[in-house]
Amino acid sequence: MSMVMPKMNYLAEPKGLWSWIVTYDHKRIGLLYLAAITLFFAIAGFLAILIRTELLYPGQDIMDANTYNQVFTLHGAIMIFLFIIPSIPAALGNFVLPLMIGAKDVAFPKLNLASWYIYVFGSIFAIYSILASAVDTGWTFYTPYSTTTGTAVISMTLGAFILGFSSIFTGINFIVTVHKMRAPGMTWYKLPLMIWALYATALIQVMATPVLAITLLLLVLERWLGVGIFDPALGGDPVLYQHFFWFYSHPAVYIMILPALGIISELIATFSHKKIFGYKFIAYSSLAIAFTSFLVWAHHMFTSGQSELAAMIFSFITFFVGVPTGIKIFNWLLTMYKAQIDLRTPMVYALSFIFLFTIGGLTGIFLGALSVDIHLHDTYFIVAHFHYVMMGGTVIAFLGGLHFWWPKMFGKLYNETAGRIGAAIIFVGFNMTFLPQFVLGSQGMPRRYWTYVDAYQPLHAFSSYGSFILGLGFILVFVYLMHSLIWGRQAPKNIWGSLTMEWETTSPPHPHNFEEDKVLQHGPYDYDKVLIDRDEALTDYGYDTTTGEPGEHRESVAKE
Ligand code: HEM
Ligand SMILES: [Cu+2]
Repeated sequence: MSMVMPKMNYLAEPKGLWSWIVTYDHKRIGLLYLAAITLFFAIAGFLAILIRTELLYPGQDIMDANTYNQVFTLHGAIMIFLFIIPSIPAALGNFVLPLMIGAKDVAFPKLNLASWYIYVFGSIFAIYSILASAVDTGWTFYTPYSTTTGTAVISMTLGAFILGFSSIFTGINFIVTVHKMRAPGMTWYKLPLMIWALYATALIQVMATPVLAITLLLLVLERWLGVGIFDPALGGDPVLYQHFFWFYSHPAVYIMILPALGIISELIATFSHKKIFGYKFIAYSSLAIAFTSFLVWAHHMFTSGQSELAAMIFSFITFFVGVPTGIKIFNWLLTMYKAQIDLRTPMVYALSFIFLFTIGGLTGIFLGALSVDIHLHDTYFIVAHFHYVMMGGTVIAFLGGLHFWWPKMFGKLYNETAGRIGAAIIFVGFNMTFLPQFVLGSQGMPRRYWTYVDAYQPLHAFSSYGSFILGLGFILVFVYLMHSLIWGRQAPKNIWGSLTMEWETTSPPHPHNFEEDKVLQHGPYDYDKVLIDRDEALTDYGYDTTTGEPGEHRESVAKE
C-alpha cells in the first residue's frame, strides 16, 4: 500500500495566492518566514563569501576598504536582524508550537499575521538603506561614527527598530498561547522542552527588544535633529550607547540560541528513543538562562573604560551563565548514554551542534575572564567565538530542526544519504573556516580589517577555502530539499517515531492541525512506557527501520 498526500492539508486548503497573503494559519505564516529568512541567509552568506575572498591575500583583491566596511556591516546586520532572530522562533516555532501543545493555532492569529507584515515592512527599510548607501559602521552601529558617517544609518536603524516589533509581538503571542492553548492533560511538566525554550525566548523578546527600539530611536533623533545623546561633539556619551545597545544585544544572543537548545532536546530524545535525563533541570535551565542573560551585558565593554569593579562584577556573573547551559549538555549526554542512537540527518546535526556549541561556549568563558578579554577583544578570536555560537550553534540546530520537521511541514521525504553528506560537508567547511580564526585572533589579527601582514596569509587562505566548502554544503542542502518537494516520497505521520503531539497529525497537517480535539495520552518523552509505532509507515514502503533504506519488516507493540 503506497501512501498519498492527504487531500485536506494546510498547503492545499484554502486555495489561491490571496489565501496565503491574508492567512491567519500559523503553519503558513511559519512558511512565509521560512522563505524570507532563507533569502536573507543566502544574501548575507554571499556577502560572507565576498569577505573571505577579499581576505584570501593581503591588500586589495575584489573590493576597496570602504566597500569592505559596508560588506561586513551588511553581512552582520542581515544575519542578525533579518535571519537568525526570526529563524527558529518565527519560522520553525510558528509552525510547530501550536501542534506540539495540541492547539488549533496561536492565541492571536491576526497579530501573528501583523507580525509577519511588520517583518516585511522592516526588511524593506533595511533593503532601501542597502540600495541608498550601505551602512559602514559595523552591525553594532556604534556612536559617534554612526552619528557622523554619510551612509544610510537612519533607514537601516529604523529597519531594525521596526523588525523589533515583529519580534515583540511574536513573543507575546507565544507566551499567551503556551499559557492558554494547551490540550487537556498537557500540564507544564508534560510540555515538550522545545516549548519551554520558546517560552523563555519569548520572555526575552518581550522584555529586551524595547530597549533596542529606544536606543535606535535616540540614535535617529541625534542624527536627524542633532540632539546630543551619544556624540561627545554634541555633549553626548558614546559609552552610554554601548550600555543601551548591549543591554538588548546580549539577551538577544539568547533569543538566538535558546530555541536552538530546545530543538536539540527534541532531537536527542527522539533519536535516542529514551526518556530525556533530568527533564525538570533542562526545562528550568531555559528560564535560568533567560534570567541571567540580562545581567552580563557589559562583558562586551571590558575595554570601554568602565571601572575595574564593574568589570569584575560582569566578568564574575558571566561565568554563571555557563552553568544552566552546561546542565543541558550533560543531560543530553546522559540521555544518549547506552542508547540505541538512530543516526538520521537531524541527529547528525544534533551531534555536530554539541561539538561546535561547546567550543563556542567554552571560548565564551575565556572571554569572560578580564585579563584574557583585554588581549582578545576586537580580534578574530571574537569573530570565531560568535560564529561557533551563532553558526555552529543556532544555524546547525536550525538545520537539524528543519530536517526533523520537513516531512511534517511538506509531507515529503528528502534523500537521507544526501542529508548526511550535506551535514558532513557543512561540519568540515565550518571548522576549516572558523577554527584558524581563533589562532589568528590570539596572534593579534584585528577584526574588521581589510588587509593584514603577510604572516597571517596562510591561515586566512585556509579559512577562505573552508568558507567556499561551507557555501557548497549549504547549496547541496538547498538542492536536495527542493528536489524532495517535487520528487520526494510521501511522508508518513510519524517518520521518526517521536512522542510529541505534532507527529499525531497527518503529514502535512490538516488545515486546523488535528481532525479531532486533542487530549494528552502520554508524556513527550515516555519512551520507557510507549513504543510508538514508528515503523508503521516505513514498513509500508518496505524500509529497514534502522537504515531507513528498503529492506525487512519489523513488528511493534504498544506496552500501555
Ligand atoms: C556562512 C558562513 C559565514 C562566513 C564565512 C562568515 C564570515 C565572517 C567574517 C570573516 C567576518 C569578519 C569580518 C571582519 O571582521 O572583517 C564576519 C563577521 C560577522 N558575521 Fe559572519 N560569517 C558567516 C555566517 C554568519 C552567520 C550565520 C552569522 C549570524 C547569524 C554571522 C554573523 C556575523 C556578524 C554579526 C559579524 C560581525 C560584523 C561586524 O563586524 O560588524 N555570520 N563573518
Ligand atoms: Cu554577551
